[in-house]
Amino acid sequence: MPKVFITRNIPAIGPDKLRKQSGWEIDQWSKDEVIPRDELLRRVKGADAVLSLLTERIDAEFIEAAGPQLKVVANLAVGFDNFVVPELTKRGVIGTNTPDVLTDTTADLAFALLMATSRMLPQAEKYVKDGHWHTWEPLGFMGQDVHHATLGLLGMGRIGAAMARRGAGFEMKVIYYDAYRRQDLEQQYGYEYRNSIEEVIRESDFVSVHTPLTEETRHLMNAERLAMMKKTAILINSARGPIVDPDALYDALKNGTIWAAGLDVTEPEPVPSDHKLLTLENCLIVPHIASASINTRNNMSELAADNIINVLEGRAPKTPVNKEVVEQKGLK
Ligand code: 8YV
Repeated sequence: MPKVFITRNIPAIGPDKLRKQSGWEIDQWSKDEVIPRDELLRRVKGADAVLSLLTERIDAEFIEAAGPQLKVVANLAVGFDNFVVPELTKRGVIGTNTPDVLTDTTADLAFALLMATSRMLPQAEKYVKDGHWHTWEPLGFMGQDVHHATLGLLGMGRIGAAMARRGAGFEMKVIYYDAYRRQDLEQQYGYEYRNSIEEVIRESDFVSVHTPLTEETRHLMNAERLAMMKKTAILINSARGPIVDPDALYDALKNGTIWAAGLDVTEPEPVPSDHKLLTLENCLIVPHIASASINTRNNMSELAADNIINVLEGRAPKTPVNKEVVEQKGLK
């Protein structure tokens, strides 16, 4: 009898689908907090499949705690930096993620951060709520223009490309760097490739990060690169917190090296309530909500469940992160 462990309370559509599989045993950590590591290691014992979140580190210890029957770990996220993929692959365990279904929703939020920081919406809202709106202010809340500005993308994957489309809709000039050049998009939409990250950073009015977190991208936006940005430029991060060095960002925002930052992700995450970045007016931080629309979270939940169902029924999952294991097992 297949056993599945779900590590958190998530939109019901996926768990319900798993519960409908006849004879399957579904266990779920359903508190609204991260499952403690020791509890997780205990509860996954004997599981054939695990539906996990970015808060669970899927490493050798985890896989061994589950046992040799473990076949698939399905992450409820497109990012899978919480997976130690070689450990999964070495043991013949398939890992899956949730790409595509969250692309546009995530780009919408990244663009919302861009709009909110450039036009100072959080400061303006606070001003009204604090009762300071007594007259029209000719010098009040003068922000940066979005239209016709230069949008610089670090990464032109699915979400980067969706951000580019939004920028183009606002008549922005879109420039980008990615190790994998997208000449098709350049021809189709007029986006411009730059040969280095630094060229993008120097030229942009908005720098938006759309890379996965890897050892190469950790603190990619450090003091040196932040200093290359225009004084009027804004940094947007909806990818992973550790891509931006928080101490360097604090200094850059405090000293006017850059104009503002909009962050959906932080290092550490969650950001502690006494963190120095929270003292800055020109730093907008929201709690990792980029994929948080009802529709998209439902789709993510269903896709993660479908990945598990496919593998446990002997078919290839829809969105594996280690295809070689799927091939080794001959799953179609
Ligand atoms: C998830 C995300 O909601 O998909 C990702 O990579 O960052 C978000 O969409 C988050 O990772 C929760 O697991």
